[in-house]
Amino acid sequence: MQPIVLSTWSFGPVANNPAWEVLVRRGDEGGGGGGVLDAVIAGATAVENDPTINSVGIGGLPDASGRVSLDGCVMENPDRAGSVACLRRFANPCAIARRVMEKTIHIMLVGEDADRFAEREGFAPIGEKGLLTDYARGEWEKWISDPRHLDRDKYRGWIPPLNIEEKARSGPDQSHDTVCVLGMDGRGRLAGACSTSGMAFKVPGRVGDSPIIGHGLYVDQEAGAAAATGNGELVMGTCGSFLAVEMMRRGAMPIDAATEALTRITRRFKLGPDHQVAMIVMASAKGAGGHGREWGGWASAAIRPGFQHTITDAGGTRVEPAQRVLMA
Ligand code: SD4
Repeated sequence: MQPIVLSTWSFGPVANNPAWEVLVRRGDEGGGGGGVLDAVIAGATAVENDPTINSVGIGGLPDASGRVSLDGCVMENPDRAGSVACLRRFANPCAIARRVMEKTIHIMLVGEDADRFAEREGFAPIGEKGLLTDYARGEWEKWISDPRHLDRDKYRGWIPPLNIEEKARSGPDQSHDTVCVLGMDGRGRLAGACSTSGMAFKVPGRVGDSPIIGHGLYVDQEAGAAAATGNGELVMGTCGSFLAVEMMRRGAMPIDAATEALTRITRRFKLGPDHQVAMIVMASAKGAGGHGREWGGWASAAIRPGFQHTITDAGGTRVEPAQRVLMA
């Protein structure tokens, strides 16, 4: 198999280059258990540590009370998954999620106890003030003082900082959201990582799809990997990533698996104009994403225009639009 890294949005080199370096370096060393997991976490961590990205890690936009909370998960297989939600003092949910997977008998830790776990595991706390950049605080101050958000306690008045049309117009450099990184190493081993600061100005305590196994991310070496970005509530109502992987288990090619999962959302929810979900999907080397065929490859699809993925393979790194858009 040829190594490959596929990530959501146009973080481009920020996510994919460090992931690729780890993947190829490990490949040169003859491969090694966990190399592809190291790679996808390296990609997610680089985005988490970039304060100019306001939807992941340091610099993420805060909740309605002005506090940042971070969610993330990692997965290699149904029996190899870890997750943390509502971290408030640490910048790297994916690396901490890996420790949950490796050091505990559990899959998911949340809230203050997840922060305490990270501390016990030796991660360096950045603190609440460290997570909230001046830019993010400024965006929250604008949001909180906007009379359109008077209904904010019920969350009905929530208006995203950038709507879909603005995103499409603003081009690749502005279109940053949850980072999901899927990777495959030279031996055909898959891994995934997903990291987010969640929906901007969310109700405090809200957790979306990103850290929930089967929703924001699902990986099964026998069937494939899938990850979602966009309005988490839509993904959570349909087990989006799990559904896409199950489609591949039954023989669907990645693009059809992604399309089915997104179509389920469009059929089962009354979508508003700002609703968007996009998915990246990778077939497993074993299941081939179409039984008995060549490796099924990978795909990206979105409900609405504006989504981009970043792909890195032996040919380099490319930022490209979704291969399929349901509501073009
Ligand atoms: C969430 N799915 O918390 C995340 C947000 C996201 O692109 O993906 N934005 O709902």
